[in-house]
Amino acid sequence: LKIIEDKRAPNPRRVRIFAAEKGLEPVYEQIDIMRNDHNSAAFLAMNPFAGVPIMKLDDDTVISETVAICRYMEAIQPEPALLGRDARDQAIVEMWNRRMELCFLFPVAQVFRHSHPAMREREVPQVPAWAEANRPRVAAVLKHINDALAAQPFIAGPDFTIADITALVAADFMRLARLERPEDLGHFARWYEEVSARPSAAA
Ligand SMILES: N[C@@H](CCC(=O)N[C@@H](CS)C(=O)NCC(=O)O)C(=O)O
Repeated sequence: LKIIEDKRAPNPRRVRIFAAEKGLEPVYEQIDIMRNDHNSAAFLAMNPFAGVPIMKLDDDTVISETVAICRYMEAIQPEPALLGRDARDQAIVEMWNRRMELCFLFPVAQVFRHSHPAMREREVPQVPAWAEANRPRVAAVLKHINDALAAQPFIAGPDFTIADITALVAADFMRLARLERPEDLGHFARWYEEVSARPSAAA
C-alpha cells in the first residue's frame, strides 16, 4: 500500500493512526500542500478533488477520502475492528464518526482556515465571520462528547474505534486553530489523556 499525504494535515493523521492501530505499514510519500503540490497536474490526475491523503494500490487504483481508505484497511486487516463488528455496532460507530467529522473536525477546520494568518493566501476568500460562526459549534460538540463519555469509555461505546481517531485528531487540531478547550469537561479530559497515550497517536 502507498499513501500520499502531507504529514502536517489532520486527515492524513487519521489514516496514519488507523493503520498503526492495525499494525499495517503502508509506504508514505509526502507532498507539500502549503506549496500547492495537491493542485499539480500529476496529483489532480490521481485525485481531481485535490485532497490528501490518497491511497495507491498495486494495480494503480487510487482511493481518496479518509474513511474510504480506512474501510479498505479494515477489509484487508479486520483486527482490531475499528469500524464495528455486527450491524448494530457498525451503525453506531458510523453515527459517531459522522458526528465527529461533521460537527467537530469540520468546524475546527473552518476556524483554522478562516482565521489563521498562514491560511490567508490559501483560503480565498478568507471569511473571519465564518470562523467566528464555527467557534460556538466546537464548544457545543465538546459538551455533547463530554456527556457521552460520562457513560462510556470511548466515543462510540466500549471499544476504541475510528470515531476516537477522528475526535483525537480534531481535538489536537484545535491548538492550531487557536481554540481553547473549556476546563470543566472532565470526561473529555480523561478520554483525551487515554487516547493520546496510545502508541498510534504518535504515528
Ligand atoms: N474529505 C476528504 C478531505 C481531504 C482534505 O480536505 N484534506 C486536506 C488536508 S487535511 C487537504 O488536502 N487540503 C488541501 C487544501 O487545503 O487545499 C477526506 O476525508 O480525506
